[in-house]
Amino acid sequence: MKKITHNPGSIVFSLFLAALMLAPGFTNKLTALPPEDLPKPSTLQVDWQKLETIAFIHFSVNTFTDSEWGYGNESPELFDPTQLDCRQWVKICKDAGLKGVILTAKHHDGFCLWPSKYTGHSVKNSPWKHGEGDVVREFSDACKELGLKIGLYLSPWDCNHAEYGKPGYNEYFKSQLRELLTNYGEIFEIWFDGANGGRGYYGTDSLHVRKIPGDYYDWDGIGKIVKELQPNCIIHGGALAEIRWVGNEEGYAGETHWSMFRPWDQLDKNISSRIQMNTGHEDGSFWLPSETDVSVRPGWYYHASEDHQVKSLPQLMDIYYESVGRNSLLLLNLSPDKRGLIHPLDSARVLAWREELDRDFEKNLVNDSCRFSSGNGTHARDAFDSNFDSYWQASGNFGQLEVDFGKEQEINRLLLQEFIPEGQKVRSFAADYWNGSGWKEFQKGTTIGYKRILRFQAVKATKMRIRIEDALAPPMISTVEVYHAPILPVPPGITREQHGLVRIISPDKDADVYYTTDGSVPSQTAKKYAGPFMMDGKVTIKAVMISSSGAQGEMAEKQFVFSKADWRVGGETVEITKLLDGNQATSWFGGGDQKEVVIDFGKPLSFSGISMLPDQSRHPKGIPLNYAVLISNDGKTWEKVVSGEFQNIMNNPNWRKIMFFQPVNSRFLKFEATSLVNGQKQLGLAELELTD
Ligand code: FUL
Repeated sequence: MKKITHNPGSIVFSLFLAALMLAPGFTNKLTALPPEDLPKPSTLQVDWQKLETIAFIHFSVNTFTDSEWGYGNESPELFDPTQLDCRQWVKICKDAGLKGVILTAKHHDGFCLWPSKYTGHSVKNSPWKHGEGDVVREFSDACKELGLKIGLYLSPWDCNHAEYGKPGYNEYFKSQLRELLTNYGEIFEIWFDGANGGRGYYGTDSLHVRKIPGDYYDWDGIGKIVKELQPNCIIHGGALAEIRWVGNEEGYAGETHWSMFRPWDQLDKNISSRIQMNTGHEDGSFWLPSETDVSVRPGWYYHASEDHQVKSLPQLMDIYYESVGRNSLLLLNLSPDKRGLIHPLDSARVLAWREELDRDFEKNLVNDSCRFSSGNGTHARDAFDSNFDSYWQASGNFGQLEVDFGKEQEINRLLLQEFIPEGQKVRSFAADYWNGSGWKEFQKGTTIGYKRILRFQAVKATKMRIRIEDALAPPMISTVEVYHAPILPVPPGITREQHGLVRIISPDKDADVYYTTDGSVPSQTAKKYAGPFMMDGKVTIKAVMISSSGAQGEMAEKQFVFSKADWRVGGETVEITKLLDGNQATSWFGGGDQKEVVIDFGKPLSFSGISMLPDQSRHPKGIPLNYAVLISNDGKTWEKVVSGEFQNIMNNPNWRKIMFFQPVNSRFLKFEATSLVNGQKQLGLAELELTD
């Protein structure tokens, strides 16, 4: 049995590894290795992980064709940003605390954002700057000016190139790689996307399907070029990857998250590889830390129709805590629009996100006035000094660290770091606080790795201790910090189902929700939300998040006017309830070419308007464009109340309110789409409500 050396950053290791992966009969016996032989990261991998949050920019012809994957036959003439400003992108990234930026120099459609010598399918044949422009140049200059690291994405899959799938393309790909790695300064990360062949134009006049095996590419040659031209550049993707995908594009790493990984042919056949990437392997034989790539919008590229789906502040906070806070690195995508600028909604959101993170970690409550001790091992103080390079090492595969705050402290965040240059070791740990009379466990966890951050309901502690219960080798703890993060500055969400079941959703997991139903302003003396409750008919619900220390968030207020309990939607099926269920994520769709929906209220109601929300799915269907609202008292003879057009609804499929000229009294309501977006024939609606 050969032992694996642990310097995966080197090309030698990578070549060895690739050979090893192909070697028949190789089995992973890592658990038999002594602790000092646990896989260790290269300096490059440690420095990369310390960046913690970096940015992705997806911008190309797809931006102009409103698509996510092009076919490769798009004319370069389509690429024509009117106000392209890479400095704006990079400045936003910098202000959002992102330390490097990776630009899609070439996506799967093959269009090059730089004037490559090797193809005409690039900016040089676009109207932008009369073909004289170079986006990669402007982008890299902006990064240099503003002090951010430059990263590039170069898609191996190329739907435009005639030789794709044949040996010639490999040479073309390497030539392009050389161009990019030679002409734009120091590149910190190169991204080779795993998406690999499929429907494309491939230099002919029709579409073809090319399915390409991963070993088609000359990974050895590619790796050599990267390490020769950019020795400090880390590789994402391909057989020579030095970092791994986290297994999803939703932005979360597994709660248990090892930076170690098994050779690809040693994965557990009974568990999906995505899950294994999401958790890593405790017995993994090489160091392959994860990168969590996720977009601020549903798509990677800009689509005006997703302007209302920019991730919320609570969603972005969850993404941070579930990536960086779980031993991964966060790669957050921004999508410049057709102008070549990042939309103000996106920039405002990512800046608010960073401000919120800064607030969460403003003041470490471990300071010089605290006293430190450990049950075993070296100086405890080294774990509490916020210096990554000094660490406490236990004398066995378990240990205990204690901090005495000297006074009562309220805490709701715990940040731990292992000294990963010597490997990742902790398998399980727990945290206790001293409540004045005894120790009380308040958190439990599995892995720590480079960074683990736990969020929890605030506790008041005079002392705290961390118990490392189990580890692969004597643990080395670099950092223990505690914080008291403020409440998230957003209101809770209030929804009501058709039969009156009210839900209040707290976006801040650390806070309780208090609510009133009598119009008064809720405080800590109001009812504490303990789960969904029945409250039908006319009611105003006000709710607020309050932390245990009394800090309050913004108040939410929702007025419900009509009970929907007796409402019936034409054609009684389960589907119809989706129109009235108060859940914006589910939609009702008409049958066949049905463009209208009829609601029977069960009795005549007086109302002065309606509100409707179109289908909210990623690719919404059945969005009404022109409409008519009709009323009836017998469900047979109809009277038109109002008709009109929803402006810009395709790009902004949000709540739309239709007010009548005067209130009506009616038992039946018909909402008819006289035309639908994109000429569709079947109406789809997420919600419909009456205005009194
Ligand atoms: C995926 C690609 O197919 C997407 O278009 C996007 O670039 C994402 C980051 O990686 O594999």
